Amino acid sequence: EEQRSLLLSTTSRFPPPPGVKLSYGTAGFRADAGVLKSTVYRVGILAALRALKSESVIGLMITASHNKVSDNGVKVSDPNGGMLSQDWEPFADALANAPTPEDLLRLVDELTANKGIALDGTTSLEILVARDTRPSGESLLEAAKLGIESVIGAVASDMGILTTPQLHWMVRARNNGEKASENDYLEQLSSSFKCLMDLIPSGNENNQVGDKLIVDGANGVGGEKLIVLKEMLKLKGLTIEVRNTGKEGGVLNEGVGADYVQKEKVVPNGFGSQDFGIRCASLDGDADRLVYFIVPSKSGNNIELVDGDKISSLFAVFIKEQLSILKKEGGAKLSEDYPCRIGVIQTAYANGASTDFLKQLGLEVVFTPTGVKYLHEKAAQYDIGIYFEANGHGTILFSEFFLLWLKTTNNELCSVAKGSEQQKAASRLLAVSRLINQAVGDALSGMLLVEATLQHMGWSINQWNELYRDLPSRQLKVKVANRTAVVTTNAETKVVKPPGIQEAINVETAKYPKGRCFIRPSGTEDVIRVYAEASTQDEADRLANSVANLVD
Ligand code: NG1
Ligand code: ZN
Repeated sequence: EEQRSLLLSTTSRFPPPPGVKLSYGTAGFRADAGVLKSTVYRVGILAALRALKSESVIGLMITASHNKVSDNGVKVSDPNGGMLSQDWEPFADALANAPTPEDLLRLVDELTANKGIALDGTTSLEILVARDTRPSGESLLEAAKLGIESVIGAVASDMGILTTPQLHWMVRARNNGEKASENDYLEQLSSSFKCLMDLIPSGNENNQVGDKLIVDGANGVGGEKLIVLKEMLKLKGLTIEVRNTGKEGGVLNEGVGADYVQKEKVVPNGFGSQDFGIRCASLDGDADRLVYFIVPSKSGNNIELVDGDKISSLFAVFIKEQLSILKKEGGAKLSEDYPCRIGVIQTAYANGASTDFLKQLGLEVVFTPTGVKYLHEKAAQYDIGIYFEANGHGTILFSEFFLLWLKTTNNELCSVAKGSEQQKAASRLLAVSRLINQAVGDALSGMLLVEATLQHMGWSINQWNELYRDLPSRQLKVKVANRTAVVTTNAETKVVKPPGIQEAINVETAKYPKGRCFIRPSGTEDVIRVYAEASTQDEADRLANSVANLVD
């Protein structure tokens, strides 16, 4: 009874905005910040119920990632640090759109009965809440707390301003009984990075790597955090310069950031031809995406993009090298004792040249629909699952079993800089598993792994970029009244509805050598996205345009 009246009275303070219907998409709820208060409050309730059901710590993040600064959004981290379990998404939609407090109460009653959640206040569970740097975040965070605390037994802990992956990491660490503060996160990243640097084979002194990295922080949270991390690293032989920290007056994601750089393939604000020859990287607004790029030597705006597929390929080469050391005679007999299944997960947006490259390395490559929840789920089925979207969102997952095998057969940790080759390879893989975020894609941890890998290989950004040459591609979006009219199958590579479109796309695509083209409804915007690849840029552009006209 106390619970019912608490929910009714608090909910009446957060009426849903009239005429707005939201859905929990691939990135949670996202909209103009002005209409989100009621939604975020309700996601607070959802997160609380999820915590009670799972009897674990849950996370709630307020961010709209790479979207414009006036937008905001909210998503839930599950106990393992991953995205909210998909079977809860319909409930999230229903809750967000419930018209009256009584409707909301009915939904909560149904769910608690269904899932056997007791709202008797006998247990107390914590929900970690955080936000990115958006000005709307502060009041939305207050709404989230009120939602959480309108469920008896749920307690909100305000973690302040964090990157999305930091929050997910903390949730995971808390539920694993590990140290889970922001400082613990930074400490784990810097110690595992140092471990990888200590294990760099000697003889790479004449490498081409280049000792400077310039990072575009998208005027968001990532830049601030990187400055702190950089201090902890006290790097020798590597200088990181952070630009677009948001403190120089620039606007979040405006002409800056990983999404802008990847989609437009142009130099972000604050960079120019004076940076030619230096490794450059770009984070997105909540620092879960990372791309690298090379600026042009003279005037002009077009960059050489080193995208998520290249990051995936770099990591695959490095890990494969470590595994083959482990398989060598006299080692821990990797193949006999334990096979170690490795897989690379991509989406239809992966450049065709990257897929060919990975397959030629002898790796298993599989495809899922767009959205990291799908890639992550697939990657978790391998001993080592490498996943990246072309836009730079991804990570590497290690199975518990494989990590245990590494530890037991190669017991020493980082102290084995003097150990056997096999022990060093095992230590490197263990360090990678601690450096790269096991919860979600994380630009800061991914960046440190790229840096360590380049140092290990002795490669400049150009050498890395030349692993393979991207096929020219073009992405377009077409505004439509109803994006759900387009339904796809085969990891989004074929349209099944409306009838006839796929046949027409096939006809267009067949006109171009190496042509590949698909359309799909966006999960985050009211658009149909068109992607085309062909052997020249002009042909990729023409293919994309002709298919966009079919959609219009
Ligand atoms: P949609 O809008 O569904 O294409 C975009 C990205 C996804 C993913 C989500 C979530 C592209 C083409 N799509 O999804 O990869 O990152 O946003 O942020 O980059
Ligand atoms: Zn993001």
